[in-house]
Amino acid sequence: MSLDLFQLHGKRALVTGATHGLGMAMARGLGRAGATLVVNGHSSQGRIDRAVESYRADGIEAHGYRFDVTDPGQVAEAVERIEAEVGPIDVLVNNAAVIDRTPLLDMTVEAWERVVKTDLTGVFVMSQPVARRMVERGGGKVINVCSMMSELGRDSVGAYAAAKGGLKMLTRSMATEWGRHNVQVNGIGPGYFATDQTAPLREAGHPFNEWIVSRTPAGRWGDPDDLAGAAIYLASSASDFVNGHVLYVDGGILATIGRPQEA
Ligand code: GCO
Repeated sequence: MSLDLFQLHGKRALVTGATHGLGMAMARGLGRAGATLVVNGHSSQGRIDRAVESYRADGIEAHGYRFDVTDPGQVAEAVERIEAEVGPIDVLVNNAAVIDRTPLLDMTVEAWERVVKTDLTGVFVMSQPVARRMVERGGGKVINVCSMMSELGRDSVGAYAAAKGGLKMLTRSMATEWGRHNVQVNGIGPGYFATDQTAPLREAGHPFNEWIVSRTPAGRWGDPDDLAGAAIYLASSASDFVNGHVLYVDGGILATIGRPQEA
C-alpha cells in the first residue's frame, strides 16, 4: 500500500474562504499534496491576490477568484470561468462561513438569516453547479467544513450552531444522492482553533480560554495546520469508500464530558 493514496497531483481543489484562517491552512495542505488550488474569497481582491502569492511562494499552483458563495449568479459564472481557465474542479472544500455571537433573545432575524445564508445555504448554492459537473464526469470530492457546533450548542452562537448542525445533515444528504455517482461528500469538524475568528475568546484572562484548554483532552487550542491531514485524506483516493462522515479534528473535546477542576 503506497502513500500515493494521499497524493493530489493532477487534481484541482476549489476552497472557499481560502484567503486566511482554517481555509488557508486546509488549502495549503491540499496544495502541498500536489493539488492545483482555486482560491475563493469575496472580501477584497487584494486579500485574494496576497493569498495566491502566499501559496505560490510555497511552490503551489494557485489561481484566485472573487465571488460570493451565497449568490447563485456569481457562483454559476465563477464555476464556468474556473473550469474554462483552470480545468475541472475535482475537489470542493466548502469552508466560507461567518459567525455572529449574539444571544438568541437579542438576535435580529436579519442577523440570523445572514449566518444561515452563508454557512448553510451558501454551501448548497456553491455545491450544486460543481457537483453537477462531477456527476457528469463520473466522480469528485466535496468536503463541508462543519464545526463542534454541528454537535453541541453554546451560549451566543445559536444561529451558527443551527447552520452547522444543518450542514452535517446536508453533508449526509449530498452523500446519499451523489454517492452512486462516485462523488464522496464528507465533513471536517474543527474543534477550537487559534484563528482570527476565535481571537476574542483567547484574549488573556478570558474565562473561555482556560476553560477550553481544560476541556480539551489535548490540553491546547488547535493549530490551523492540524487540519491539513484531514483535508488531504478526504480529498484523496484514500477516502473513496468514505461517504457522509464528519471527521472531527478537535483534540478530543467531543469525546469527553470533561473532568472536575482539581480541588
Ligand atoms: C465559538 C467558536 C466556535 C469555533 C468552532 C468550533 O464561538 O464557540 O467560534 O464556533 O469557532 O466553530 O468548532
